[in-house]
Amino acid sequence: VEEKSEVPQTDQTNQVRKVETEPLVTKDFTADPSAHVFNDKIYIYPSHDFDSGVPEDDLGNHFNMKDYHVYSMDSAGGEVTDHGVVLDVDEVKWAARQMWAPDAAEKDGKYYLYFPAKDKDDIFRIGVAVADKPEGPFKPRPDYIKGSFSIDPAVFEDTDGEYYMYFGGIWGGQLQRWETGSFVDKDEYPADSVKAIEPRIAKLDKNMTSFSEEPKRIRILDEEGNDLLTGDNDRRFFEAAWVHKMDGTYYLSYSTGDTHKIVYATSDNPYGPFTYQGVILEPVLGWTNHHSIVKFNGKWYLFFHDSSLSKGKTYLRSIKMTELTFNEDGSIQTINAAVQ
Ligand code: FUB
Repeated sequence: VEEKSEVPQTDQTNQVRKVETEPLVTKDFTADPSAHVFNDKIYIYPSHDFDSGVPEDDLGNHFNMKDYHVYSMDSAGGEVTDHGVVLDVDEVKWAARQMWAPDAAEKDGKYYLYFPAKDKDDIFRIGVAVADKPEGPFKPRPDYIKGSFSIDPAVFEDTDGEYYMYFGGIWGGQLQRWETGSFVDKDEYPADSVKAIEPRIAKLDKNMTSFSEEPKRIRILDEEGNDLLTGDNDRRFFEAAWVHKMDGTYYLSYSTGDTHKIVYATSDNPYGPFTYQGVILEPVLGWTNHHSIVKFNGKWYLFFHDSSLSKGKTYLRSIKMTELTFNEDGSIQTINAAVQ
C-alpha cells in the first residue's frame, strides 16, 4: 500500500522576499529613518550616527548622537538631498546627550520634530522643535514635553485629524524604569512568565507641543487574546514603534530588540489592543532594527537601516528603503534585506 505523503501547502502569503538595497546616504552615518510625505516629496527624519569615542555598553551609551539632519527625495529611489543640520543638542536647553530616533509631523503648515534625549539627570525625555518648512531649521521648545519619558517617539495623524504619539524603548531606552508610574533609578525587568512591558500612547494637544492626556499602555495580544509575555522575545515589544493605517486598520510595527526583527500587530483602535500578526523585516546587519512605513504615489515603502556601510559597526548605521507588499487579506509580506 502506497503511503500518502503529506504535501506541505506553500503559503504564498508567508514567503520571505529577499531584497538587495543600498544606503540612501553615504556621506554620513544615518539611522532610525522616520519617513513622511510632505508637499509631494518624501522627507526622512533619521538619527545622525557618528563615532563619539564612547565605548560600547549594554545601555547604548555609544549611541551618543548630538544633532539631526533632514533628507528629502522627489521620487522613490531618486536623488537624496541633505538639508544639513536642523537641530543641535547645544540648542536644546533641557537636553544633555544622546539624540536618539526622531519623528516629525505637520499641522496647519507648521512642522514639528519630536526627539528623545537624556536630560541633565540622565533621564530620557521627549522634546519638540518647530519649523515653517519640512526641512527645518527647527526651533526647540524650552522644556521637554511634560509627562514624556523613554525614547522613540512616532507621531501618527489619524484620518479624523487627531495626532497620537507612540513611544518607549526598553534597556537603554529606560522604559523598564517607569513600570511603577514614576522613574526608578535601576533596571528591573518582569519575569519571563509575566506580561511584557508595553509601548505607550498619548494624544497630542491641538498645539502639537504637549500631551492632552496621561500616556497609556498599549496591549499587544497573541492569537488567543493573551498579552504577549516578557519571555516571548521573538514577538514582544522592545523599541521603535511606528503606526500606519490601511483600510481602517491600525498597524503597530516595532522592533523586538534582542531578536532583531521588525514585527507588526493590528487593531481597529489607535489605543489597541493590538493582535500580533507577523514579521515585516528579518534581522539586518548590526544589533538594532528600526524602521518606518509610508505610502507615496500609491505604493507602500519600508524605510530601515543596517550597518553595511560601516562593515558591521552597530552604532554606525545607514538608512535604506524598499517597497513593502501587502497581501489581499491585509497581511504584510516578510522582507529579508540581510547582507553579509
Ligand atoms: O539610534 C538609537 C537607538 O537605537 C534608537 O532610539 C533605537 O530605536 C535604536 O535604533
